[in-house]
Amino acid sequence: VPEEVARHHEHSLGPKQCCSAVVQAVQAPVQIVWSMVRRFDNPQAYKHFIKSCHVVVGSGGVGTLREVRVISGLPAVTSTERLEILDDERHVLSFRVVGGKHRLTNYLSVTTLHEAPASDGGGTVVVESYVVDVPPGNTTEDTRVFVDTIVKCNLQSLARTAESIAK
Ligand code: A8S
Repeated sequence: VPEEVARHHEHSLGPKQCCSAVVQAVQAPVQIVWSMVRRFDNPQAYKHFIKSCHVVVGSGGVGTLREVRVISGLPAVTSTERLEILDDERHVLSFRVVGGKHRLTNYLSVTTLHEAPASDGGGTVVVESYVVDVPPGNTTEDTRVFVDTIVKCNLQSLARTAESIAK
């Protein structure tokens, strides 16, 4: 993993914040996985907690704002998110939650893709890390479990979808 990319996953934490990272192997080429991850306007292609997504500012580049609505059953209704990094060469995407009705204040996520060594069968390794405020009344551990669960579901779904396209 190149140092500039590893650096994207080093988050400095405020006093009431927590962070974590999830790693997912995908049996599909980086270009296929990236073609899905880079679509900031279409997260519902693999994020199944998202019911709908509308771009409210921009057209997919850095600074684009999207408003997502989440499915019912979650402690959330909407989220407004800003694209912070979109690097098509290094395969880095980062977004920040800037508003909405939910409990994940100051959520910041960074996703990087890495070519898996041919000796391991090739494919892609996805690394997604985040930092978020621990909501008042919750513990760091609760917050991590909640967010890790969402991120793991998203990355497993990304893997399934990319693998079926690659076949
Ligand atoms: C992502 C990651 C996360 C999304 C969270 C963690 C969210 O969309 C959902 C539930 C919430 O409580 C918060 O990459 C929020 O989308 C599914 C609305 C932000």
